[in-house]
Amino acid sequence: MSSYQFNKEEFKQEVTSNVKNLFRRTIAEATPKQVFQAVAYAVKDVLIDEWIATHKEYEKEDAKTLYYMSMEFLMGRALGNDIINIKARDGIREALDELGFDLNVIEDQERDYALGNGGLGRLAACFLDSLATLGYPAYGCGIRYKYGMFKQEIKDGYQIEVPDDWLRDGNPFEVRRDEYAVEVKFGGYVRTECDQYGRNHFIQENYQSVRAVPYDLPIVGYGNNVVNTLMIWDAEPINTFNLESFDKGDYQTAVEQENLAKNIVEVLYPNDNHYAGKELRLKQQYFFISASVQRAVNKFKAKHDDIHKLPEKVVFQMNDTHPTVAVPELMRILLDEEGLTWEEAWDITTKTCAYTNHTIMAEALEKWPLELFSRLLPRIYQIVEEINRRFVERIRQTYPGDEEKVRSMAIIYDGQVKMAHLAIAGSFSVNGVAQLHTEILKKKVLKDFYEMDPWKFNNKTNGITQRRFLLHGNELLASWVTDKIGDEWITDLPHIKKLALYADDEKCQQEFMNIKYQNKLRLARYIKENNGIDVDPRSIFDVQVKRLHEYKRQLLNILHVMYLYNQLKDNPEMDMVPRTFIFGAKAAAGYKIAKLTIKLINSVADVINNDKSIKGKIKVVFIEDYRVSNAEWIFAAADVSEQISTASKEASGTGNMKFMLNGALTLGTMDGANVEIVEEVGKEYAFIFGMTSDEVIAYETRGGYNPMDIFNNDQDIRRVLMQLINGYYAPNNTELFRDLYNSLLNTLSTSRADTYFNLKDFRAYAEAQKKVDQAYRDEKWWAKAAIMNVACSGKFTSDRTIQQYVDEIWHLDKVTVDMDE
Ligand code: B1H
Repeated sequence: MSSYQFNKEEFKQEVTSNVKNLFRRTIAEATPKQVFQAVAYAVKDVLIDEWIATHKEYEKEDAKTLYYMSMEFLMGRALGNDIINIKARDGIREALDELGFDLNVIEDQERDYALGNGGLGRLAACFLDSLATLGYPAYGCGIRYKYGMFKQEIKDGYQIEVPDDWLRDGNPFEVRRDEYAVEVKFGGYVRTECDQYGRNHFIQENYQSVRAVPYDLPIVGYGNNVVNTLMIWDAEPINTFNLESFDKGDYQTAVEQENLAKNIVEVLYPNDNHYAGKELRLKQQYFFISASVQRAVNKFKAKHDDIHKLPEKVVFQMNDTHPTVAVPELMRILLDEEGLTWEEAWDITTKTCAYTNHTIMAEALEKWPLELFSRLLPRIYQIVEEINRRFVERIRQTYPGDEEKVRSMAIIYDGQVKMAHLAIAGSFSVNGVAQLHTEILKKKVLKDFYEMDPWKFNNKTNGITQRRFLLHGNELLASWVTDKIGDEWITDLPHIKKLALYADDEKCQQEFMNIKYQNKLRLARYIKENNGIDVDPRSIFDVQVKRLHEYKRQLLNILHVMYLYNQLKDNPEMDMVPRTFIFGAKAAAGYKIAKLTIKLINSVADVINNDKSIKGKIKVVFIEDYRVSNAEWIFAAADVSEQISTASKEASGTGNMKFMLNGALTLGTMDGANVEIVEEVGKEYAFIFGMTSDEVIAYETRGGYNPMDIFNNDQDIRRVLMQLINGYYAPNNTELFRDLYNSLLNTLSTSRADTYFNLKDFRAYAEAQKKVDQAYRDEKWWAKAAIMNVACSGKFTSDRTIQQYVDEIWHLDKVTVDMDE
């Protein structure tokens, strides 16, 4: 297999000519942004041939194809990743150097593709990278949101949401595929017509519709000429409205359809792990699912005449319940357009669809009111009713007389469509995203479903791509690893285990710590530029970056900082290793407690960072607008990885893996994939604390615990809590943090007190933090532990995750693409 040969002179010429054609400028006059565009088009020029060749090969092989359906793809930036994967990074860096530009600066011009919230969306992006690198035929199917995840600005310590107009300057990598546009219908009613053979036909009438147009984005495999496709759908009015419709009295409909098209793809819902129940959200779901399923079926039919064979060539993986309307939509097409019987259609559908569960948080469960669901999707609703009728019949047959089972498992119940139940009933596979999470699904959350169909349930522990999160994000460490053990780790991460041989070598330890120091310097510069705060790169970088959520317990972290600060105030000579507590997190726009936690972190930072008396022993930094591009730098610079969710609540976590890969030590609870991280690296190289998931669940069944006991008996905790309501961090408004205080002690709030066991885990957390301080003093031990973390991260590549999905769920065949033919 030959791969692309980079030609520097040609590349320079193409960039220069792109600048001229796009901007009417010479290369010397071009701004970095213009050079970025010119470079991106030059790179696309290379990709496009491989892209075409890849799809020719898929056609030729008539390969089974995965459609990974997801409301979110948190891609980050494309350029840096793409040039690594076509193995042209060094060449392009040199070419740009000669043209007078710095590759890093040029990469920095690209907007993040922020079409996702957090872990779920980033997982989808890592999966696409691995699918292409392993050479599997796959499409990502999603929405081309006009506005992605909001940009976060911090003003006066508060989060401000600024619209993310990511397409303003155009996207050089995308290709609009008008020829694959399809129609998607909403609303109206269903008329039933009986034909001469006594068969019913279902005709949707008086509906509104939009035209779905796919835009393709290239997903470049690493050094293998494979370029897969992420198709994201845009909505357009079906006929731009014209005088004719005005005359016909259809004016109203025309305007409505235009608005529908405009609204549907306007913005990503910025809620992580939370269901908002908005009508527009259901419209978004059906919009991209109907379009994607239509395209998949059309593509299949272009080559095959027997629709019964669909499951041999097509598989739909549903990323959480958000794409679950794929089940009734496929049924609709098979029944109404292909004329199959219910039994045939159901057999095909349940051999084509598979479902991944990503959370057990009750507030994330999607349940649509019947009124809304049936009004928006009248034909789909009829089909869901019939699916439910048959499913309930099966429950009653399996458990005669047990109406409790019907209550807990029915798809339609209490006036709602329960999407998780529909997803399970319609799928041949249901998987969790880490061992612990899958066990909790089987034993608790989805127990009844597991008992009825145990064969459906399986685990696929999440993973991350080392190509973005080490090779791209941490060049220094990546080169060092390659120097020591060769570069197989890039496509076969378990090879990185060989590093363990160097963990005890003092010279290697020093080299490693020096690289960490360089990365800390880089982040310190970023923090200075973006936050205006000076941090000491010799201090411990203790990092918690992830979405802001009560269950992730950023509050526990900052309460501990407040406690440490109190200790220092009491005893300014206290011996501690200087520590920089770094936070980065977006809060959903309507999530009050989360936004207040951001304000608290910033208020604490204000006080502590300006207190000379503690001699800079503690610094607190909130990094504005945490996103994929700055995350790459943050992971590279971290010493301590804060993974402190209430046990049982974090399904997997993936940030934990990115930190590990970059040599940070985990400070965490036995939750999600932390359990497996500790299993790989060993308990001695991590700092594990707190309640276990069994303990948490046991307390929850008993209705919680009483945090007042802790408040009354632990003076240090009491003091910290009082500082929330005595103006210590908000002199002008003593009531500012009252809601946080209440959430912990429940003086007024309606829900249980301290739902997430912050106070119950506080002492254990403080002790673990103390151990971190002690351990860091032994530099050799720390270096060894950090190297061991890198060395033991092999399991957590998304290449492994994808191979397991392929072997156990999708059954795809690898394809090779040769560019010589
Ligand atoms: C995860 C979500 C999520 N789980 C609803 N669930 C959303 C739910 O917009 N919504 O409605 C958006 C996101 N996200 C995360 O998935 C888990 O919390 C992580 O633990 C996990 O690592 C990640 C990937 O599996």
